[in-house]
Amino acid sequence: MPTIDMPTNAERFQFHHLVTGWQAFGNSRFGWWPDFAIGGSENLWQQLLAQVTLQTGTVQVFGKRHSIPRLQAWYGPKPYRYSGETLPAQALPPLLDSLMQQCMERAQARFDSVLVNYYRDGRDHMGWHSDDEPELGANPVIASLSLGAARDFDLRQRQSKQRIRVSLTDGSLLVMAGRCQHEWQHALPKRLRISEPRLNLTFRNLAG
Ligand SMILES: O=C(O)CCC(=O)C(=O)O
Repeated sequence: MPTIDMPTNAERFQFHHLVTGWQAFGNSRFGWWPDFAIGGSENLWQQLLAQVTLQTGTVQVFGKRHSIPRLQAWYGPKPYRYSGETLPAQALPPLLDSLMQQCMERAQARFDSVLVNYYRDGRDHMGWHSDDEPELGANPVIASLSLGAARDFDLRQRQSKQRIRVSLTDGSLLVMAGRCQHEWQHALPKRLRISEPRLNLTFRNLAG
């Protein structure tokens, strides 16, 4: 697996880009397969929208509730709690279960749950965060499958501020593993020129 050295000052604020396959940044590992679901992605889009029940959600910020800027759905054996909201447990529909098996094989990890995010257009977004809820375990592996409009996905190393930008294109799979959720934060910034929707499935393991 290629290993990328820590950045010099000049490199620190430039974006790195991922190459196909696994790569390590210190103790964090990223897997990137831009063509993971190419060929079936249009079919998948239709079938997923038919099987998944998307909802608006809220988050609590400084004691105030706000609508989240995207739609979402949660499927897994346990409820998912984040930012003061609880999404109830529910069984994965067959298509999500089959995609989860394929992602487990590629990510070499076990998953039992999926958070579905639907971005209606480029105004919908997700702010800087890490998927580090204790229920996800010590070093969670997260597999992120994208369909529809390509969107930039930014990663920043908490200490060095080193940055990675990946264009999450239709049918691509990004895996975050190792110490990623401790050492890096990620975000999906607004892109006001994008008018098409995007679906993102992040597979996780809550069973421990
Ligand atoms: O839509 C994306 O690619 C980002 C999703 C994400 O960051 C998350 O579910 O934690």
